[in-house]
Amino acid sequence: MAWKTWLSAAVLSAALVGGNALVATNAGAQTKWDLPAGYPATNFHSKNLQLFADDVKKLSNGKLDITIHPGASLFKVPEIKRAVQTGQAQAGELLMSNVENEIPIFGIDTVPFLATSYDDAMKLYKASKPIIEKKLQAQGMTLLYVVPWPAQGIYANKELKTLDDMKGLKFRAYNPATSRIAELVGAQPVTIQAAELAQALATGTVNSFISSPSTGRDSKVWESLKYFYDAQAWLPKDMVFVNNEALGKLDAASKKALMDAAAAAETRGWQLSKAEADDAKAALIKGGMTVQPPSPELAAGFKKIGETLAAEWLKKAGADGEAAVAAYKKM
Ligand code: PCA
Repeated sequence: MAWKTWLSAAVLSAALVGGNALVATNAGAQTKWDLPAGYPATNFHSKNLQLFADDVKKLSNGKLDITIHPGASLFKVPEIKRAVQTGQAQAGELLMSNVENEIPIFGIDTVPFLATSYDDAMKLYKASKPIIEKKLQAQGMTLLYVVPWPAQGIYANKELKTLDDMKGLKFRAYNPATSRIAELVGAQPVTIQAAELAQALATGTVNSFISSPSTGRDSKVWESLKYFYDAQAWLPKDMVFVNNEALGKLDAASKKALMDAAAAAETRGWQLSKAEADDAKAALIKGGMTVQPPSPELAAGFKKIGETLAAEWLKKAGADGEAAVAAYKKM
């Protein structure tokens, strides 16, 4: 056999025998990632994630292919961080304040009335981003992008004139701060993730909650509840993040594609969120709900609760929290 023919035959058989290993190290090969996410496919966060994945694929010339798993279909929301940290999934999307008990600085965006507009939410994000990135890095993960939910308001099955009217309500919580609010107003906290909210409302497991108009629309809340009080209390954020080992395996071009697509997704996500705030409120009204600002009495009661929560959070978050809040206030 001429040496050239021998060589190509040897390469070919190595390719056949070594199948997977060769594919994994070949620069032309495709890398496939899973990205678990918590909210329905129709939600703006999920749509933005799909556009992000499409961009990554296009910018990497098909080399990095990310499958988005919306609706908590691959992992439940409270499991997503661990799944990414342990490499069960390469990347994920998570409500930052979901991990507030473990890392208090992640709850900075659910301190009531600290940042209630998109401009302030952006400032708070910039002020807290360095420490949040550092905390993720310490656990072997990299932040890709962050997008806020519209401002949070109160849903209830009855008219709320004062905070006292919330006593005894069965109140759905989505993170530690919302559980604490339920306790402080004398309601019964029940932690339920967004994917199960519609059912919990339909079965009467809960009859009130705090969230965005978006999640109300996603859950067709008007089928169970009639009132939405637009308290504009805070804008919680979702983060999209990646496992560093998976990131380290990418070639430079794919990594650049990922980071460029993430930057675009962040800009687009903030715009989508702003548009969503009004759209979703209109959908609540169309569904037959009363959408209104809280009465001055209800707002004042809620402000008080907010102060308690802010003090409790600052104590938990310590020097990191203080530094981030001080940086925010200077902006
Ligand atoms: N929707 C999510 C988190 C914040 C929001 O607006 C939820 O209710 O679970």
